[in-house]
Amino acid sequence: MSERVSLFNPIYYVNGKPHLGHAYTTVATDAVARYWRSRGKDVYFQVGTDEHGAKNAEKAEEAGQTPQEFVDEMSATFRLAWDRLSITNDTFWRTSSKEHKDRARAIFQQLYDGGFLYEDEYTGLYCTGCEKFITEKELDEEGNCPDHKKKPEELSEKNWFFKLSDFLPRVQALIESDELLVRPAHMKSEVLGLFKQGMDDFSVSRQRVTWGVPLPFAEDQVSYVWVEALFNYITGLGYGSNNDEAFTKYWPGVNVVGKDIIKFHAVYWPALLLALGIDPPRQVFAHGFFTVDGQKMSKTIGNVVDPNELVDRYGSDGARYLILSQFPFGQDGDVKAGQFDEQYNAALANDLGNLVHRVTSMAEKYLEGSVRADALVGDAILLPLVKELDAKIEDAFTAFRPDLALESVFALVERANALIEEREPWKLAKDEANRQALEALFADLLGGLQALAVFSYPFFPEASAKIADRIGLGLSEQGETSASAVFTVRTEEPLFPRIESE
Ligand code: ME8
Repeated sequence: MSERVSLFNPIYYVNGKPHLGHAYTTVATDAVARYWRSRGKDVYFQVGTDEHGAKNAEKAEEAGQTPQEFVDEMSATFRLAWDRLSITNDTFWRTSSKEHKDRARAIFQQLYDGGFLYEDEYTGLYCTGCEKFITEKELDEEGNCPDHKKKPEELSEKNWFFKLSDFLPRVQALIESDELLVRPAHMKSEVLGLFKQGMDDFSVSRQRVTWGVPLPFAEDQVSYVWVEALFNYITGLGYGSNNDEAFTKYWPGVNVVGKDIIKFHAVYWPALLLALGIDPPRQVFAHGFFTVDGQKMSKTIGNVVDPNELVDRYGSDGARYLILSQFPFGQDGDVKAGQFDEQYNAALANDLGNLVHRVTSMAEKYLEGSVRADALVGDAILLPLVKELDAKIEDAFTAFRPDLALESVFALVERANALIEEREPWKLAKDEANRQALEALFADLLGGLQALAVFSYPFFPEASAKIADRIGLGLSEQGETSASAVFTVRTEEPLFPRIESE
């Protein structure tokens, strides 16, 4: 792992408000960003919104607004949701900004000057919901797009095309050799399968769409929204402007995306970069897709989960927990939204919250709230486990598995709770002769809480700071605790108040 970690999220369409799918990718990436920052890495994390194209323009029209007014409002709802979920992005990048448009045009000019674009007539079926051409084969029985249940439009246009075919062998070789890591492994196989089927050059412009970035060499056409959206990763770093310091420093990095957009990220994007003479991403990590209580999330079914509502009910930390703990990151899975209350109560109110409450209140009651960190006498139980979990957490984050790292956090919680049950400090406290044993036990437990503050920082930014504070330590913005010879302990209100279901 190098000293720098650069993470890039998809820029989400602003045709609707942020939903759980968007929050899923972004919270997971935030946990990764926080973890590596806490390990002293120079982390860069970029998110943003994808604001051009027919899909956004149609929604603006329905809302009776100009496209710019509409995307300004919608983009702000994403920014707000990320703030409420404690996302620590360095950049929130918008494709309708002048900076992005100017830089995207410079990139188009570079592709044109390099001879990588050509003009051709194109006829095909276009699905606005997908913002892409689809083939007859992909349609369902009624002739609709299977994802959007709408008939695609037949389009016949003169378009500019990108010479993808010139780059396919190089991209394939980069993926095969893992120079461009496509993860998880099943995604790498899926992408390599695409090369076997063969892929056509793709059109990079639209004649009839007006809400987009005009091509500098053909002002009557705008960029195909996807191409200009991919450029966002480097325009956000200053590429194509006269200050590309951040670009030089932080590119290439890791693109973290959902599997629905793997082809764009693992094939088209590296090919465009090669044409520009830029290194491809170091890694494309494509996570799986989830259903909600067994069904595809959809407005019609009415099971679209709004991340803001999760924060309202469970707090920022609680929402982050519910988003990350459902199933292995990378796989497909089901989000049990019907069980959010139980999951929150069991893991956070009971296991984690109670542990902190029990340890701090007993340390206050039996040991006057002051325990020397070196009061341990030989048989520490938690500290060796902490070392083991520390290594496991590093491995999990290296493999982009925040969910696994989260399991290690709870392994510590579980062991600490069990230790309390085994040693029964309330019995030890009855006899002054046990004072030393009691101090040793609490040095171990409080050392465990100190580790817990650090371990939980990528997941629970608010609770981790509170845990550190309650045992008399500070937690830096980077998630490191201050050192102290003595734990000065205070009990306060529960970290995670229980939720009573209606
Ligand atoms: O595709 N399960 O934007 P988008 C898991 N603008 N993740 C999900 C999900 C689900 N059920 N639903 C959505 C776009 N996602 C383009 C991207 S990037 C240059 C341009 C997440 O608003 C997942 O990250 O449709 C997926 O890739 C993304 O939302 C699609 O967001």
